[in-house]
Amino acid sequence: MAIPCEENSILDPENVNPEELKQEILDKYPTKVARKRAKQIVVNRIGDGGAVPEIGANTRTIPGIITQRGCTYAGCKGVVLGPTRDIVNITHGPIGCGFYSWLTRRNQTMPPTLDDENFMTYCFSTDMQEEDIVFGGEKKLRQAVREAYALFKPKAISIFATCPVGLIGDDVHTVAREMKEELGINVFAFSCEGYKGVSQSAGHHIANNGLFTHMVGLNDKAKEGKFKINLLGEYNIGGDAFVLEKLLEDCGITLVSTFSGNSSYDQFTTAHTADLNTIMCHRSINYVAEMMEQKFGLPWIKINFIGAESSAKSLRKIARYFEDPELAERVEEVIAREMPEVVKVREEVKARCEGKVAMLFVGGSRAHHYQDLFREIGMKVVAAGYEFAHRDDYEGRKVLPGIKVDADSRNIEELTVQADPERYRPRKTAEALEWMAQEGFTFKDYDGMMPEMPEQTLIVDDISQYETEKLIEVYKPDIFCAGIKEKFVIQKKGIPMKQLHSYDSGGPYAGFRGAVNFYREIDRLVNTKIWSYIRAPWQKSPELAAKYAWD
Ligand code: CFM
Repeated sequence: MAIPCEENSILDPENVNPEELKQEILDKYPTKVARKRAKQIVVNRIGDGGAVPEIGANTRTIPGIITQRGCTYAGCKGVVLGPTRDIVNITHGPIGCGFYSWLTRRNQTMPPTLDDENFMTYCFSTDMQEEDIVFGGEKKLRQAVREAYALFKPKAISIFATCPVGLIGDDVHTVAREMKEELGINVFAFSCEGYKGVSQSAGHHIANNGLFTHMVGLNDKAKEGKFKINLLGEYNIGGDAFVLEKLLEDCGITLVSTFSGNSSYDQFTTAHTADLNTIMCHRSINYVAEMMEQKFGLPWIKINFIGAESSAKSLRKIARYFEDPELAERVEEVIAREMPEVVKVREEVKARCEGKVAMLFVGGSRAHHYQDLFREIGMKVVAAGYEFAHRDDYEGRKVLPGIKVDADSRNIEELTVQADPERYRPRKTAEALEWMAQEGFTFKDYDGMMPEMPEQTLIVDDISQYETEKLIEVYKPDIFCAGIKEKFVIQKKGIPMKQLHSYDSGGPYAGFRGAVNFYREIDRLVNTKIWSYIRAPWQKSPELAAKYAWD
């Protein structure tokens, strides 16, 4: 059913009974499917101490259901290693895997000088053929690594295994070791075959293990600076990292490395010299932060630079960590400098957007983070969910000890990490930590999306196409945020659609400047009249007349 725009919001989303809606959705499924989906569709309730209901997450999508998810290779090669500009990333597999992960994510990069390498515009692949599948592709892979080295002389080459490589058993790690010895540069491989996990999330974990094992800690040459941090889980979509780099610089905070937006090889190898890890996207990178803490002693905190209030809060938290009054003062100056423009645009936009309804079904962190921006302009998020996040991203890290390890998660290697005998250095004394705890400063503190969402909102994990359509029909949102696969179906229903993966062609949306961009964009989308002009032919004249050609 197509829903023209002027009918939007007629139905007050608060009058939708989410439990009934859930039941209606489940009734259409076969019993076994309904039982599984019932765990993944949850009506939010906030109990004592912010307790939220348990949600089913990070489990296999049922075959036949149209999911938003991607594969393990996409999470490793596309997401985490995707924005690395001076590493030659070779896809070992048929050309399609390399081609479809070639610049399809809008991560940007900016080499500091013209002499610095940028290989991101290339697509490196072994282009496996049937013959390689039958007789093995290791020889071809060796040749590809040698050829890439001869042409580009990079500091590092990485190899990504695709599904067929896993199936025929090519040993990508041995090839990497041999090539490392032969060429004298850093060469490493990822066993990130697409089928390996239940989604791209498995690929993040594999990528994190590889980054940590093969790069972090290789170079002890520390950057100058008093307040040194790493920004983890920021991928420079639409230029977000550029905004944040400038913001941190203005505050006098030294950014040692970003994992991995606008990153370089040297940044990864020196990341352990920073004094604090700050995590933007918890889902994709928390493993690296955990391992760096165990090996080198840098603690981590969760921050969020999506939303002006969240950005201010995050800067203040970083300043508190360093316990330096001058830094705190400078941070306040920067916030005071940025906020007037934010407030001006926010109020202007809020007057037109207040009370409008949004839905967000995206990835593993943005469905949460972008709710702050909608809240700032008075919009209501009535339903949200992740494609592939885990229970901790929904319910908070407190549920981590209770998450059951299943056959799929056991498939992904957990590294055992020990403190580095020489380089492990706790960044805070026990007394300082105790004092900070008393002051309410928390480390490793991710409470997840659900405690921040109002009661009775609907949380849907790994939403299907059918469920998407159902939610739109019932809630009639003013805007729906998801990805390219969903975009046109949603727009055909007459609902404004914003891609929160690629930002369509917009952005940056991070930090204060980004917030201003986002307010304006959402205002434009939810207040345009264009959707009311959309009429399918059968809406204008429901009866189609036809005659046979031979009449
Ligand atoms: Fe993290 Fe990301 Fe996301 Fe993600 Fe992604 Fe992404 Fe995403 Mo698309 S790393 S989980 S795997 S914030 S590519 S930059 S937008 S699904 S919500």
